[in-house]
This record gives sequence, structure tokens and C-alpha cells, in this order.
Amino acid sequence: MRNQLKHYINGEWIESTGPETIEVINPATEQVLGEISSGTEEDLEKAVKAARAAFPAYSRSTKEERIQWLKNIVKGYEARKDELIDVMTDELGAPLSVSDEVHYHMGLGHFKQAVESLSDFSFSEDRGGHTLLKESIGVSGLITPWNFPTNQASTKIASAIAAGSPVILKPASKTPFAAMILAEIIDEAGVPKGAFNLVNGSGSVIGNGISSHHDIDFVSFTGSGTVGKKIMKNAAETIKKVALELGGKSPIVVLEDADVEKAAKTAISNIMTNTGQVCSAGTRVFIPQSMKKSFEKTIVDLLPTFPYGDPRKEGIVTGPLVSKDQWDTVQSYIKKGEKEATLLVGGTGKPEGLETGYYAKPTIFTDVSNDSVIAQEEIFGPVTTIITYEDLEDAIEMANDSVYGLAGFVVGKDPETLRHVASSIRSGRIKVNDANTDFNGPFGGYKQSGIGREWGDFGIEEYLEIKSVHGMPSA
Ligand code: TAP
Repeated sequence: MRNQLKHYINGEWIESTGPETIEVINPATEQVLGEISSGTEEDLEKAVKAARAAFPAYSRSTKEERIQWLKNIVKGYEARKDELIDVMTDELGAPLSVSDEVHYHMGLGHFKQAVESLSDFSFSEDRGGHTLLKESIGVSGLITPWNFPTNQASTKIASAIAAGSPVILKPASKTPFAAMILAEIIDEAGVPKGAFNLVNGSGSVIGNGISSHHDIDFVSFTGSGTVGKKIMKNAAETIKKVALELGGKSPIVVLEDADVEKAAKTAISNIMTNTGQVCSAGTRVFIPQSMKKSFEKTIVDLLPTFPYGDPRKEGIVTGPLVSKDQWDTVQSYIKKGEKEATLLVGGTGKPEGLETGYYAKPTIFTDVSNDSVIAQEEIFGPVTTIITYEDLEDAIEMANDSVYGLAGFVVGKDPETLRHVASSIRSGRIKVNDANTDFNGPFGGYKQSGIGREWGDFGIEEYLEIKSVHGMPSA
């Protein structure tokens, strides 16, 4: 049992001021994995005080000092590789290969990228009539979801360190242990006391406390739109800046000249990677009407090449959903889908032989209308929808007919058409033919997918205020 009941405040692991605890469940076994403290307002207050006290010196730390802390974190992170992989497989249910190649790798990528971005970053600029200074925004509250325990926390922490902003991190209660390892790594990296704090607890107490706290200047949140709206409302009371990353319902536009197998693989990997619990997942697949039959056959034939099951078993690429709640949500969408569209494969219930664990059947719907519930709402599970189009402009129009705009995908050959679609989809990130991810590429959404950008130099900018100095004497 992982019973880790302390919070990390002002450079120390300290007892919670309240007796309440939260159980963390292993989604593959449905057994209790461990417990964390359900932090109190008093715990949060201590963390905010520590961060506030650290702010004056920390915000004036040099670029070289911050680069050194980030480099130390990279070293510490690499040294804890096996533990990080192990814990994410336990708390999230991510298959070992996914915990390694996706989760471990992404967390590391953000710290390494921050070293690079910071090395090239300029905090002051002579703009002729004035000097522009970029200064730490103050104390930041970081609220992270469960679907990428290291990725989400690392991009926020790395950018905040690069900007000299002290933070209070509240990890998701379902997956807190990887974040607690991150705290241990940061503790050993020489980051000043109070510059990094971690308080575990519920969204309603610690999350809500962060968004409404008068002494926190900025909240960076990733999670559901429902909570994002609450955070924005709370933040309005103290005119706090917010950055929100709230998910999506991203389109995959398959061109007439696309290789059908390649397109089908893209569609499948979008719902099988991390069991479809990915904010940027492409879950509306737009295919030309003429490709319908061959695409449907190919996607069904290829689905078994993405094996799902016990995340500790070799060769498995898709594990269970994170929780019973998430499983119930996914089931209710599949039920809706069965009424709205044609079920091609999958359906409700647990897959045979996987009765224990929050496993859902990979499910593909076809004959889907873009205005149906399953094509408009984020399901966050291994479920996708196939929508046919008559001509490309029709496809682009439907791709943009969504309240979301986080990501988009285009698969095909003709460079001009690929460029046209990439620039026509109203989303913050587009992937052409499954291109590799660049950690310096800004990540964030248009429309209701959120506000602000993370990753690389754009991520650092979020934690900075802009000051213009007129008449600055030269040094
Ligand atoms: P949320 O409730 O949004 O949880 C995300 C984070 O916000 C967690 O740390 C949570 O704490 C915290 N939180 C909850 N209530 C809060 C409040 N009132 N004020 C401040 N923080 C609060 O997500 P969920 O319920 O776990 O998942 C629900 C749906 O959200 C999913 O089905 C999916 O559609 C979407 N989702 C999107 C993303 C991304 S990456 N955009 C990630 C996860 C989920 P606790 O963990 O303690 O509740």
C-alpha cells in the first residue's frame, strides 16, 4: 500500500492539518492502491504563505540558476524512471510501454525543452521608444487532471520554474503518486524553499481554494469544461489570470488520396492510446463517401492489432479506464451512440475475460451525423465516430462545427490540400500524417477548448507579466 499522507510545503514533507484521507484505486484491479491526505484550507494557506515568501528572491533568480535547477530535475527524473513508470501503471492503468514511451517520455520532454527554451529566452528587449521587461507573474496555482500524471504537471512546473514563479500544485486525487515523486525530484534539485509546493486534496477544497485565493496571481488548470468554468468564475473575484486546457472533440480529416490503412491506423491509435483518455484525441473521423466501405473494413480488421487488457502484460497497448465513474460515463455514451448511429464494433459492457478492472470495449460507430451527441461531446474513452463527407469544404465545415478547437488531424498526400486543411481547421494544434510531436510547439485550444498555451517558450510566457519602461537609462 502506498500511504503517502504528507503535503510538500516550504521545502518539507509535512502532516496534513486534517484527518481526512482519499483512497486511490488501481483501475486494473479495482483494489485500493493507497491513500493520500485530503488537504484542508489551512494546508493550502501554509503553501500559499510559503510561495509568497519565496517570491521576492525567487522571481529575481538568474536565468543560469533556473537552468541549473531544471537540469538537476532532468537528472533526477531520469534516475527515477522505473518508479515513475511503475506508479503510473498502478494509478492510471496505463500499460507499461505507454507509461514509458508516452507518460515518462512526455514529462521528461517538458523539462528538457524548458532548459532549451529558457536558454534562448529574453526577459528584456529594447523596443526603440521603450524597454520591455518580462517579469514573474507572482504565485501560481497548478491544478492537474489524472489522464497524464507527469505530462500535465511537468509542463506547468517547468514553465513556472523558467519564469521564476513559485507554485502550489494540486494533482488529481485519482493519480497523485507520480506527482509526489516529481515533488521529491524537485526537492533534491536545489529549487529554493517555498518555490514548489504540493497540496493533495479534493477539487472542492484545494482546487476551489486555489482559484479563489486572493494571494494567488495565476491559475493554470487542465481538466473538464465544467470545472474550468467554475475556476474562471472564482478567479474573476480577484481578477486572477487563468489558463485553461479543457479538452476537445478533434477531427481527423481523411483526404481522397489518403492511404486507407494509414488513415485507419491514425483513427485507431487516437482512441487506443491512453484508452482514449486524451484531450487532443481525434474522435470524429471524416472520410470521403467513396471510401466508406474500404475504410470500415480496414478499421475493423486493424483494431485487433492494438491489444487491450492487463496493463502489466507485455504487448498490451490499451489498459482500463481510470475509474468506475469514467467507465460509467463511457458506457452511457455508447448507449446513446447505439440509438444515434450504426455500431460497427464494440458496444456496452466489459470485454470478455476482463470482468475485473474498468475495461471498456473499443467501440467504433459509423453512419454518424456530426450533430449527434456522440460526435459533439467529449467521451474520453476508446470510442470513435465515422462521418462521411461529399466534398472537402463540406468536411472542413463539419470539422469546425464543434464547440471545441484543441487539435485536428489530416491524412492524405497532396501537399497543397494538406496545407489547406491544416490552415482551415480552427484548432490550436494540427497533426499532418501523424507527424512527431515537437515539445516546443505551443499546446492549447481555440473556442471552448480553453485559454492560453503551454509547452516551450509560449508556456513560459504564461507565467510572466509584461512591463514597458519608458526612459530606461542604459546599463
Ligand atoms: P475534473 O473534475 O475537471 O478534474 C480535473 C482537476 O480539477 C482535478 O485535479 C480535480 O480534483 C480538480 N477539481 C475538481 N473540482 C474542482 C473545483 N471545483 N475547483 C478546482 N479544481 C477542481 O475532471 P474529471 O471529473 O476527473 O473528469 C471529467 C471529464 O473531464 C472527463 O470525462 C473528460 O471529459 C474531462 N477531462 C479532460 C481532461 C483534459 S486533459 N482536458 C482531463 C481529465 C478529464 P480531484 O481530482 O480532486 O477531483
